[in-house]
Amino acid sequence: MSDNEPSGGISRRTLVKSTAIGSLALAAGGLSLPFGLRPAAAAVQQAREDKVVWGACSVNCGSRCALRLHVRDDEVYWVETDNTGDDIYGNHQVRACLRGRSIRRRINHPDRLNYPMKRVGKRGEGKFERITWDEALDLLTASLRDVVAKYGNEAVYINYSSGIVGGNITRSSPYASLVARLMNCYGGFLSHYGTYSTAQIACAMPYTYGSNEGNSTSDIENSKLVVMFGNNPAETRMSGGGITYYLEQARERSNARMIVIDPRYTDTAAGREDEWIPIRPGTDAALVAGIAWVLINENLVDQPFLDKYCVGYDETTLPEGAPANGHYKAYILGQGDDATAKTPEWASRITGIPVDRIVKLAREIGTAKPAYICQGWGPQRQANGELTSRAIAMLPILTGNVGINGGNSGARESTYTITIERMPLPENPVKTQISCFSWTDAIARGPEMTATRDGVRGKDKLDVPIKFIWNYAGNTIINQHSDINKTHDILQDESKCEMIVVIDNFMTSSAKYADLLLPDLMTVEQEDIIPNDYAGNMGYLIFLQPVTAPKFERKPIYWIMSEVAKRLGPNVHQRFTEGRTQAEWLQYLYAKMVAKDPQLPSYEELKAMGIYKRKDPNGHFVAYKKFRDDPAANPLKTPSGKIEIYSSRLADIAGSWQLEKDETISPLPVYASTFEGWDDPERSQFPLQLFGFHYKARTHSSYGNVDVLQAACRQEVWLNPVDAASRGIANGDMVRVWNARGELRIPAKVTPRIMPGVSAMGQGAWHDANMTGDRIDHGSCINTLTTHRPSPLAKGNPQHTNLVQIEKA
Ligand SMILES: Nc1nc2c(c(=O)[nH]1)N[C@H]1C(S)=C(S)[C@@H](COP(=O)(O)OP(=O)(O)OC[C@H]3O[C@@H](n4cnc5c(=O)[nH]c(N)nc54)[C@H](O)[C@@H]3O)O[C@H]1N2
Ligand SMILES: Nc1nc2c(c(=O)[nH]1)N[C@H]1C(S)=C(S)[C@@H](COP(=O)(O)OP(=O)(O)OC[C@H]3O[C@@H](n4cnc5c(=O)[nH]c(N)nc54)[C@H](O)[C@@H]3O)O[C@H]1N2
Ligand code: SF4
Ligand SMILES: [Mo]
Repeated sequence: MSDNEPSGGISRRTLVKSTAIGSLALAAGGLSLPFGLRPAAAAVQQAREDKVVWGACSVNCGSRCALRLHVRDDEVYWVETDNTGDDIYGNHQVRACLRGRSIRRRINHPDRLNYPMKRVGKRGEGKFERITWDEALDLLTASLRDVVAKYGNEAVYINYSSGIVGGNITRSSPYASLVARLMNCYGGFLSHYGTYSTAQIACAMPYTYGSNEGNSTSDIENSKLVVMFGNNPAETRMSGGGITYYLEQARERSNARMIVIDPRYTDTAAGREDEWIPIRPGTDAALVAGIAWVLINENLVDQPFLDKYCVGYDETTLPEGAPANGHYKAYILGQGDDATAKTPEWASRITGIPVDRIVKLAREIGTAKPAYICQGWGPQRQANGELTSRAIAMLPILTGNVGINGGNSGARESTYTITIERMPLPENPVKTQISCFSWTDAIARGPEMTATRDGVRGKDKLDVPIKFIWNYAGNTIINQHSDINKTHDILQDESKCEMIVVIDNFMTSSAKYADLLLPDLMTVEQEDIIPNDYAGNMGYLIFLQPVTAPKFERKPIYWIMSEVAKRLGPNVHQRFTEGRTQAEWLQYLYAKMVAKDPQLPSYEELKAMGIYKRKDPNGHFVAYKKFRDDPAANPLKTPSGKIEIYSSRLADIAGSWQLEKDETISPLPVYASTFEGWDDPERSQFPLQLFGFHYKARTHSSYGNVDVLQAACRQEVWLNPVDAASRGIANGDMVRVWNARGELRIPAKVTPRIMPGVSAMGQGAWHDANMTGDRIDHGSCINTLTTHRPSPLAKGNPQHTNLVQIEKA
């Protein structure tokens, strides 16, 4: 369970065998026998009142796990997980991780929100007064009407939030939640593109491939080699139904070698890897270029593949309008504009990886076929992440590993899902969009924001700033957004944003900034059907039943939104509800699913089953397989229909957008240095690179308030012994981590598991600072240190690109 030793990864195997997890579950379940009762009486009571209810963990970790919640006296007292299927890979149980097994501690948490409240202190102070639901809903509606009347619907924003993914009724995804449905029935809202998860890769990869797909992890059973760039499923896809189990099982079948390229020695490596190659954050594209140089010079590229399927590798396929030396081969060989050969020596200086290791890696990648080359989303959550994600895709492209079993596109894995019928969404009449990351800018200087500088879409510029924010099941007002101190200053000014509505279960750091704070039921307290998220080639549906009766004045989101709709007028109410209750919606939507997919169990059958599983009828998902098999009949969604190594669309953008000197948009997937990168002059003042990894202790901030999890996986900053020694820091010492934006306190984890010059901490810890005093964050939330400055093309969150100094506190 400890993350201190390399073997500490939570694989399915440890889930099955580890008593440590079992005892954690015991602690979390807190099973206590009613000692006061005589055994016979206890047995009677048990028979009368105990029940087991199917639930699910629906937080945004990319897995999704079935829970069996044991209930007594209307309280959850014990949590188990999926018990259906066999203990056989392919028909396995979808077993919850340490977080899901501790859900009782969230459901019954003493700090849960119980009543509607309105702010009485300054924004962010956390001072609230209890009000009635009627008062809260009337205030909310009056403010919404007022903002729409004064500024128009473009001033109403639904903030990014991922607290509930998958839920059909309860889903929080801002573009598809009940909040969005309501706003679309009431004139629309300013929406956003991109996510905090994948802003850069989801924007960039389609320029190369037309979309952003990868082979399913289960397909690794056909691979000879697995190369992972910044991908850590042992922590980020943890459950028995998640990707880490597929990776382990598929490799057991193929015996594929695995190379992990990551600044940290991750839990995914942790003794299962054949090689760990530490790399400087933000420099993967340079490594790729160095590898490409070897592949080209040693004739290891798949020239027929490049000729037939790609655009812009060399002169022969360079599109019209591109400069003669504008192709990829020229860039690598030093015949392009920068006249620099991308030799392994050049790449070594940038990445920190020894030359011979780059050469060996290139030969390995060039000869092992098929090779599953993939990336997590860590490399793209950097300031040059758009270039990096496309660059990593060059390795499978150069070696012809795209569109085949056992190969991959260079993207993260795709997965099989059972298609679910979603709550229908009326069209949003407001067509303007901002990037999900730029909402604080849109509050502070909305009308200054333009299409070609700030990435406004649907219009040349924003007309009004954001005046009203909906925040349902999200902590991205503060904790998960960047530069908390700056965000605080923007939000404190009530003349700017006039109303913030937060709907949550806890007094999170975002909730403290609410003007109206509304207590929601949790997903496990409502009826809903949710599909799997990332689960290899086994899809499933989970049917949740309300685990207990609603307590205090907590209300389901469907009720809250229906009540707002009612106050906005009978038309809005009718359009929003279409006359259905929550239960009727669920039945209506499920009936549509069954009509399309008759193999599905009936509604009542599914309810009784709790979980329904189905294996991918195609075996494994292979990205771009149809294109590979017949490119003429199945062109990609790029303008040329081919893989665009050189993208003319990007050339146009590069030529027409307003960019700063240290921002690069390029038609080719080049390496470019960036602000706050390893070679930024600012490093003289802030010498350490810092990023926040997605940590097993939490799902972002969710589960962050569970004591047993805090104890099991401590919040620490990783520091190489070399950097620790030069600062006189010993393992466990309390240190200060700071830059020009802020400061936090955190214990140091001194470990060779991170490369020198680089530091890292789990992201998502709960911010805890006196904002009217020194603003030092004792909760060690990394977003005290991150920047609002977006990445150049996606205008996304470069939250892994930071420079800091660390000192003993
Ligand atoms: N520095 C840094 N920052 C990051 C990242 C990073 O890597 N580094 N990662 C980014 C990424 S990828 C993401 S996706 C975002 C995630 O950011 P968020 O989407 O804000 O995710 P969480 O922090 O989990 O917050 C979810 C909220 O939903 C609430 N919630 C959970 N269940 C329920 C429910 O049933 N009902 C209601 N009403 N509320 C519920 C939780 O209490 C919590 O407040 O963070 C981003 N921020
Ligand atoms: N337990 C847990 N699981 C989660 C989440 C969570 O908060 N907790 N969050 C979920 C969500 S919403 C998302 S979006 C995903 C996020 O999934 P990812 O974005 O893939 O997760 P990260 O931990 O940010 O990054 C993955 C790895 O990239 C490495 N890395 C960082 N920068 C670089 C770089 O420049 N180059 C290279 N080669 N490696 C780099 C990190 O050390 C890390 O091991 O995880 C999901 N799963
Ligand atoms: S946090 Fe993720 S892996 Fe863990 S139980 Fe919940 S859904 Fe499953
Ligand atoms: Mo994410």
